[in-house]
Amino acid sequence: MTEPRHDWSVDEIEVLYDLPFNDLLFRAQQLHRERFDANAVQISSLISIKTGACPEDCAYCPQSARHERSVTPERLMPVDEVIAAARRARERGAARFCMGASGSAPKARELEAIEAMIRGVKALGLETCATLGALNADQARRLREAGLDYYNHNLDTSPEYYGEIITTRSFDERLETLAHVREEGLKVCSGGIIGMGEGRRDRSSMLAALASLPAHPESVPINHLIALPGTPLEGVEPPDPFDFVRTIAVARIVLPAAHVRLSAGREGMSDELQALCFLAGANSIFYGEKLLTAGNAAPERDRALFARLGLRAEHENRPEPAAPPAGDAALWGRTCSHAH
Ligand code: SAM
Ligand code: DTB
Ligand code: SF4
Repeated sequence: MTEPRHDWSVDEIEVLYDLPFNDLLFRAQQLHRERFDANAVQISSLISIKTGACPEDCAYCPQSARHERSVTPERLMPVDEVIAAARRARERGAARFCMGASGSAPKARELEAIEAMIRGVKALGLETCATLGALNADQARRLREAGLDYYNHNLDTSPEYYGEIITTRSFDERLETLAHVREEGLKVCSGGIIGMGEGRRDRSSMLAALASLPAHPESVPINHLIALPGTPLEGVEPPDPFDFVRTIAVARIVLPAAHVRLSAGREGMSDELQALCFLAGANSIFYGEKLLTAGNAAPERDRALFARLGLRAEHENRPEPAAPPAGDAALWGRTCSHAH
């Protein structure tokens, strides 16, 4: 088994990027098969528990109040509504439920409600994930004590390109949050966005930053920018789709033990492009009509794609639901219980 390395240089990663496409995909697929069932995909479901009115200026995000146009703000959702949504997600076959909130960091009164949400979602037998912005050590510990499994906080892009995308908080602050999350015993979900006008060097540099963390993230979302109207990145030139696949393959090679999530942007991808991403080592998706505010690939399309590709849902360590799977869960086909 190839052991994860923490000393990847940006130059070394760029060499991987520049390999002939077939060689790169072959290497990624070989590494993928060392640790994972190549036909199993982790299924997460996403909900926006608090939307819009954000003081940060992330250029990709429709929730920033600083952009020309932004989404209609919505206050923190009531706890029972979040738990009801999690129950629906479980019935549809999700293994993990991720709660996303707009804003720089959770406020004290919000954190209490979020703790109750986590306890309720966990009690359904789902893995829990939250993405709430910057955290200090105390907040990370409280979330873990409430039953949080994963915390998502993306590096988003390279340290060099970061200032082109976000000016209201720094790359180093992101690393600090990731350190608190890790030190307080949460699993780390951290990745970035492709298609914001960055180059191959930036993509390599972002992956080098992820690989140089003291422990690699368990989960690495690779988002394809959804260039939303009213954001400063509206109209940006989309990346070459093969470069997107290359990014997934390089992520698989430099972060060999991580689940690599084919994250935002699947709605705009062809089935063939998604199949190449799975071949390159992506083994996690968001499932459901919506991401946070933007659309996601339609659930029926995903089920048809899984059937056509012979893919199935991976449900690690998930307790069997009391009742037989209802609705869509039955349509995901055989589940995989490998403990990898
Ligand atoms: N407010 C929190 C934060 O920024 O940490 C949590 C929510 S934030 C929306 C989570 C992540 O979603 C961002 O870091 C970014 O990687 C991704 N994201 C947001 N808008 C996106 C877009 N238009 N296209 C692709 N990814 C996007
Ligand atoms: C991540 O890396 N991608 C997800 C999740 N973490 C929170 C968010 C994607 C958001 C896409 C734009 C939207 O729905 O507003
Ligand atoms: Fe706010 Fe998060 Fe959007 Fe940045 S990504 S503007 S912090 S909601």
